[in-house]
Amino acid sequence: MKFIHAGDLHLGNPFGGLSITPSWLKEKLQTATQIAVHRLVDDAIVAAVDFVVLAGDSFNTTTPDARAQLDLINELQRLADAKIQVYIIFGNHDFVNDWQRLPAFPENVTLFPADVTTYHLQTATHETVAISGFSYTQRHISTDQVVKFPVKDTTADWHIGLYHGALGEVGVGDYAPFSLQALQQKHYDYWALGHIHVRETLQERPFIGYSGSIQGLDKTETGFKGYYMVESQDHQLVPTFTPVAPITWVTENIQTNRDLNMVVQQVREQFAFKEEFELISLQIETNQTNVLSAITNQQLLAQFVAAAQPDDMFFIYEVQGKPQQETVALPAVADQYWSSTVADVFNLDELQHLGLKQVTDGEILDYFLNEQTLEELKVAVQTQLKISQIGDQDDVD
Ligand SMILES: [Mn+2]
Repeated sequence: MKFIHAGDLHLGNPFGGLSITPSWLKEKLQTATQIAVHRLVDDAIVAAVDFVVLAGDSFNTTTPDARAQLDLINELQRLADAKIQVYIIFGNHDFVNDWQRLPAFPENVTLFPADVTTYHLQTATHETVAISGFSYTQRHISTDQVVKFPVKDTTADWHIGLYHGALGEVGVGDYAPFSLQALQQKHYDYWALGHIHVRETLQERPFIGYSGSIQGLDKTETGFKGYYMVESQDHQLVPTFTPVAPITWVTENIQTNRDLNMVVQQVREQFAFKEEFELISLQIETNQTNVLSAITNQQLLAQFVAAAQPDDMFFIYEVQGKPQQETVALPAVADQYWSSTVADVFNLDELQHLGLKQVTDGEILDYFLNEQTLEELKVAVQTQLKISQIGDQDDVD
């Protein structure tokens, strides 16, 4: 059996934190979440999953606009045409206080009511699945919801919990606070959590965790975003993260001692070969004082924005400067090779090609599909290069 766990689509949410947005970028941002959802549905159909669960906050607000509603309905209809069931709970953003106001969902969709309810289905291979969950009918829920969930239905092959909320002390938090222990005590085969936008595993086996948001919507939501493809393996339900967000928020670090008039060109060349679009917070480490001051007075950011082109696969929305620390410099020729190849070698696509596609362990994949890890690798290799260069020089002497 196979299903998709996604959450926090936040359809209808504008991107936050971008002070300057060229019109070509606005268009990209407006369609990003819808593209992510479309890719999820494509994958669901190709993989012929048994069902899809959406763990709350599919819409960004309790009164989504017509566009957001239509985007979701259209995708759900594609799943309906492929005979794939969809189970949806509403969260604190898209809570339903008036069920009449909801658009007409296709008949393959099951919406959970406010009271914890369990639905049953049978997969194509005749496995039985119980799915328990509830929807928010108000923005805040501080009472204990877990206590209302039944313990595992032992007559079903699988029991899945669908829950939108945050770890916390019952009665203190606003988002259906729960303890990990309370979830564990239900003995479910899988808890599909929503609400937290960071992908997070609270327990590996049986899985309890968040798939995170499907598209990062502000600079705090960095890194790859997507959904979990969940498959049964040896009597366990095992999630594999699949990125689908067409836009990724990243931090890029660059060390350069080029002149101010060369920095924009150098950086643009370095970012020229990205496969998916990136919104970049750029950190420049330099010993050029005029570059540092152009960063402080926002002049360099203005230059990056002015140089941006509609067919770019990146947009630099923020530039921060840092004086370069005294380090052992690479010989000029090595530095030149380093600068011209670093972007080709140290990028996530390259890591994928180098064999990440073979990796099935979610934790390991999460570790490598991460800009921070990439930065650490880059620094480690550069340090090694410097050490070996010094070694070489010693040999010559
Ligand atoms: Mn939420």
